[in-house]
Amino acid sequence: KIPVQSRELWNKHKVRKFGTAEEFEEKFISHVEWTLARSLYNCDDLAAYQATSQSVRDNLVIDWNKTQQRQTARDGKKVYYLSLEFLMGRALDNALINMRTDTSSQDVGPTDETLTKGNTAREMIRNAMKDLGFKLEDVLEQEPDAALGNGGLGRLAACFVDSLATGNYPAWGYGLRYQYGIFAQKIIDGYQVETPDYWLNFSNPWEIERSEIQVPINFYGYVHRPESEKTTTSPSDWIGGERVLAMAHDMPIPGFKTPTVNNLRLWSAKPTTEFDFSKFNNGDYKNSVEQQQRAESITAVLYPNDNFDQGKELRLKQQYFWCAASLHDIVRRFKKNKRPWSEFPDAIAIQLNDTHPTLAIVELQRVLVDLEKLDWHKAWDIVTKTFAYTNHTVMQEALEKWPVGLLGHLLPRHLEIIYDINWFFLQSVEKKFPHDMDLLSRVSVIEEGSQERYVRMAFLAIIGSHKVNGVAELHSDLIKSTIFQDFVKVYGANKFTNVTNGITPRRWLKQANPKLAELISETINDPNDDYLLDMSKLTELAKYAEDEAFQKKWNDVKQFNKSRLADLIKRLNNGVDIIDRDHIRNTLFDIQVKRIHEYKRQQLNIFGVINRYLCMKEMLQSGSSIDEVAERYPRKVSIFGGKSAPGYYMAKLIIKLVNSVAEVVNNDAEICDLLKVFFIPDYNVSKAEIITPASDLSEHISTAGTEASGTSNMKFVMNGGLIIGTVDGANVEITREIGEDNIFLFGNLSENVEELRYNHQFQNTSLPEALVKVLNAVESGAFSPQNASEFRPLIDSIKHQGDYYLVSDDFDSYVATQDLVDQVYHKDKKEWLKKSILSVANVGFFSSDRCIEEYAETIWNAEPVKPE
Ligand code: 8GP
Repeated sequence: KIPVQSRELWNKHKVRKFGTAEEFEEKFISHVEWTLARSLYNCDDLAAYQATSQSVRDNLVIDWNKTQQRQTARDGKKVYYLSLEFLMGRALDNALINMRTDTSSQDVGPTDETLTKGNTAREMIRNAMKDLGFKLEDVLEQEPDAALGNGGLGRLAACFVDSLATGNYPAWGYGLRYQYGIFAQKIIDGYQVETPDYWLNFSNPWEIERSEIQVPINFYGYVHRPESEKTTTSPSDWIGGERVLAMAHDMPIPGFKTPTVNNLRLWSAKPTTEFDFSKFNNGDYKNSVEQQQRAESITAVLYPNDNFDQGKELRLKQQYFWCAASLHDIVRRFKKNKRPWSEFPDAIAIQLNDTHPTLAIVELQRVLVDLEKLDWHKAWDIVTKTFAYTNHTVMQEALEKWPVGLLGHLLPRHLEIIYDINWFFLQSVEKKFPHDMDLLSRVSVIEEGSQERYVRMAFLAIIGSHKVNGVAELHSDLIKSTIFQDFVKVYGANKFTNVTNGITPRRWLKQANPKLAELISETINDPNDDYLLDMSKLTELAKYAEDEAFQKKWNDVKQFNKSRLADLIKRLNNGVDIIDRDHIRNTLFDIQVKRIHEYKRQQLNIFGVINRYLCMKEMLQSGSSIDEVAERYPRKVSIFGGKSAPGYYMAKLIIKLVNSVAEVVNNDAEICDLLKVFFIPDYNVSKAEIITPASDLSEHISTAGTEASGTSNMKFVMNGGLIIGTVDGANVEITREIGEDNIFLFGNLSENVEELRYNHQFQNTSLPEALVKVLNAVESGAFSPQNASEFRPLIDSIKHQGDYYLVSDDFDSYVATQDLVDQVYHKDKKEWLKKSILSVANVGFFSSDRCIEEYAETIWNAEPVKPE
């Protein structure tokens, strides 16, 4: 504590944010000299990126400190968002956009007052950078993506922390600081090759290392119960076998137009300083050191599976390491206030992003019973009032289960607690539904298999939470009627709720699509971009949906963005331009970018492309002119992108097929560039920022009932792209919001999926004619002349293995709908632009700000802490 008489001195030398270009320049140069130990003579773009980031970070840290003080002083309910993945992407541009504040009382930093009208903080920095000899765009390009996630779930967490800060919620994210994020994807000879993503190579200016915050975490060992304590529900000692330290790294998360800067705390594993002296004395120095080094492997790498559970011991270790460290931190902060334990759930809400953090439930119970000596039932009451769980998938292969043996070996005390939680739960079920043994075994946390028993993490998460939510209406209904049906019976339907996903318009509109953002703010007369906080303002745009002059401006923005993407594709294609720039306005950009997964059906898309190509060739062979072909199959570029899990054979084969088709189609002079195919390697957040604004059409074509929500569908709509999609996930609500005239829906409905699958298995179903032709072409080696059977497994899965994802059932309606797309795009541009404008006008619902408000109101019972 600083003595009172010293405080005046502290205040006199109070640090200040930069507010003007000149102040920024001064900061920048001092960081070049002092932080980087460089100078005017050796400051390259990378150094400029680092010095800029450090300068911006200085501003953020001042607000970060004030925010934390404010939130502590007001002592409102705190929200903790536990997610194993935060797919943040780049931080600098986002910080520049979020930097401007409205309140002049903040006295420092760029504000509406210090910046001239319409001149954003980003513009100010751009100009300052120019004066310093740099181009902002080039400097921004230096930043590696923080790619600490696989796909939707991780990106959702990133959008959520942005909205939490923007909404002034006292909220922290907790995750892991992987040394290697999701692998970088290279395409070599058409195949995916994984290379490590060492994103921390040049040090990370966005993290604050908290070397003073180190939490010891134990694994293995055994449980010791004092003689007096007879049962497993009474306080027990866990004598840990292996110990590692969790060290905190903080990332400031700035809100938009608010001085609130929240915290994302990521843990990294470090060896303890406790040394194994017995080994050391035995002369086994090397082994002793090696064992310590192994600690670091816990946070070395992100598991690269999306919607798939691999069940590896190291993954379980990651999960416990992270849950234990985060809970320790949360409990420590709570204890400072000396409030009674019973008030814990009034002070704290913890959201579990999927089942990955389910051990936090068990850990809190352990802390309360074993360490704080609370009665079991009192403790359990606190636990269940604190946690809530979000489910992101209904797919069996993604639902986490841990072998009892493995879990008990790694965490012996936790396994006891899990058994007790289950025992009390089953007792309550038995009371409600006497003698229903089937029900008991169906809802038990322990799955009794013939060989191994497993802990079902989703069930544990439900039992330990007061609310369970799905991520789109259809999905939330589905979990109630399928995987969690029995729990609805046990708890009633009220425990289950829906919060439809959202995305942050700051990154996905303002940052990714500056031209569109500018056109919008100019059109709806909102020079300060308030619509980014209140997306209902976008409905103003509807007035102009058929206004020809406005449509032209709208279209110009799209063409600009398409050129930007064409440039990127050219660069990724070794400088070879496959897109005819003279015709770019009449070329439909058809995009599907997301993780490669059979349920997402990139195979349906590429089969559609092959069908189109075969039809074009057929027309030419039967004597049609190229103009006639162009009339029927107008210009189109089919763009794919996405990573496959390294061990997912079918997904990798789909990538190879796309590249093989591209090879043939792009080099077929006969079709005169009417059709092009490109696979964008290494799809990530920063590429998505270029790709998303450029789509005319994007594909969200999962088998009905398989995609929980999808969030890229929202991003594309927010950028004026139209959707071709199935009646699945959030597509349903997108249709409701933007109107069914403005979306191209096709395919079977989720209620028919079961029957269709049954038919494939037990009836002789025939394949549609067009699909047969496609499969025959693939089988003949038309796209793999060296190895005709290369794509056999893909074909077999449809022809002979029950077509689980119903590609054949949806093929004809997919192709017909694509024809309709061509019709509107090429024959009725005005209609197309109208649809595009109306989509953006009505996309407001999908802001993650709305989503966070719903969580706060219906699940967390948390209020914003507004800055004065
Ligand atoms: C995804 C869902 O597949 C997607 O529909 C949804 O929009 C998104 O979560 C956010 O709710 N699920 C995952 O990304 C996922 O299961 N990831 C695995 C790595 C855990």
